Formats: sequence, C-alpha cells, structure tokens
Amino acid sequence: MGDGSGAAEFAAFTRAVGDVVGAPAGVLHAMRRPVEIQVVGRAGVGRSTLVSALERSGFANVVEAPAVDVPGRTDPELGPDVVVYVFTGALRTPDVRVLAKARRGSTVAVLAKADAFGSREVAARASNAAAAETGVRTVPLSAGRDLAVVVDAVGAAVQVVQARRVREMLDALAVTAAQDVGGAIRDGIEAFLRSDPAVFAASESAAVLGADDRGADDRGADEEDSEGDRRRRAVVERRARTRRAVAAGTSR
Ligand SMILES: Nc1nc2c(ncn2[C@@H]2O[C@H](COP(=O)(O)OP(=O)(O)O)[C@@H](O)[C@H]2O)c(=O)[nH]1
Ligand SMILES: [Mg+2]
Repeated sequence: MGDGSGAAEFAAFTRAVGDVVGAPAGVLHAMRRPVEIQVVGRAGVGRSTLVSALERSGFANVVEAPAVDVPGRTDPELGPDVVVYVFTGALRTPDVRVLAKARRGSTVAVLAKADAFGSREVAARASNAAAAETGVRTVPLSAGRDLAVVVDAVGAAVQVVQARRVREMLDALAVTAAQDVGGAIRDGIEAFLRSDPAVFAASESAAVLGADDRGADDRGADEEDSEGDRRRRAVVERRARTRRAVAAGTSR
C-alpha cells in the first residue's frame, strides 16, 4: 500500500471522489489540476539551471517565474502550489520580502551556487542561517552536487500541496453533507468517507499536514494543531492502519 510519497493514495482519492454526488465541481477541478512547481528568484541566481535539473529528476509542470527585484516591475505573484525560491550568497531584502508571503509547508528555499562558498560547511551554515531567518526549509545546491536533497525537499512540498487538496475536498464534502440532512447526497458522501480511498488519503493528508504546514500569514491560523485535530488525526490513522492490515491479509 503506497510508495511513501502519498501519490498513489492521492490519485486513488481523486479518481474515486469524482463519482461522489455532491462533490463541488470547483473543488474537484482544483484537485485535478497538476501540481505546479514555480521556481522563483532574482535574475541570474540559477532558476533556469534548477528548472532543468528538476525536470531531469522527473518533476513535471516546473515553471520559471519572472525575476524578482527588477526595477520598475512588481515582483511575480507566488502560485498556490510549490514555490522553490532560489538565492545565492545570503538572503537580500527582496528575497526576504517575497519569502514572507510564501506558505511554509509548500515552499523550499535553495541556496544555489553553493560551490562559490569554497567549503560545504560554510555553505551549510549560510543555508541554516537563511532557514532560521525565514522559517522556510532551506537547502544548498552546487552545480552537479546535492541535487538529491533538493529533490527530496521539493517532493515533500508536492506532498503538502496534495494533502491540502485532500483536506479541502473533505471539508467541502462535510459542508455539503451537513446541508443535506438525512438525504441521499449525505448518505453517498458518508459511504465515500468510509471507503478505502477516502480513509487512506485522509490519513496521509493528516500525517503530512500535521507535521509541516504552518502558513506565513493568516492562512496558517486554521492549520494550528488543536487538541481536537490531534484526536481526529489519531482516529483516522488508527482506522487506516487497521484497513491496511486487513487489505494486506486479504490480498494474498
Ligand atoms: N558556479 C555555479 N554556477 C551556476 C550554478 N547554477 C547556475 N550557475 C550559473 O549561473 C548563471 C545563471 O544561471 P541561470 O540558471 O540562467 O539563472 P536565472 O537567470 O536565474 O535563470 C549561468 O551562467 C549558470 O551556468 C551553480 O550551482 N554553480
Ligand atoms: Mg532564466
């Protein structure tokens, strides 16, 4: 069950929820959009180089944003999905300004051209200093080196976006069901919520978002861990474990 990235659970959930009467079309549409990976930073920092490297590593929908901090032009809008923020040397004011708007769980900062530091230790220290300053996960990258760490970080950010989409759909279904008291739509939604694709995806989503999804702004406020959230997550995870055990037992 699953490859550890949550991709299989997410795909199964997305397929299954398409058949649920009452699943809002807008949320369905948003859920089916490919996760975009937007590579952002000042001109010359290494955005194009990183876009190519991510594509070679198997990521799709990698997009280079217009440069940040261009005189006479406003900074690019950050997309709703994954943001990879590239900088070199040390963070400058424009970098910090843009990073402050990025959602934490789905943003990765990349200290590019780390080879220019001369030593890996110095590069790692600069990268850690940037993470401490912004609260954004930051990893160093040198030409032809350290790419695996960047790939892992970007993969984790993709997972966060998928988990948010699952949560958004579950919230929307809960609202629809509540408005259809005792009706057939509510029964259908409740049956879906008890199905394997829904339970596995909810469990995956709760685990991912519980660990790592603090927003930079007030979008983060509803993502704080309340006692209720923790209890709900524990129930969902227990149920998913049970089902996985049952599924493993019956598939042999
Ligand atoms: N030394 C070094 N140079 C790099 C690295 N990554 C990119 N560059 C060089 O930096 C320059 C700008 O890179 P580019 O990807 O075009 O930056 P962009 O303007 O942000 O798209 C190019 O000459 C790249 O070859 C790196 O990790 N180390
Ligand atoms: Mg470029």
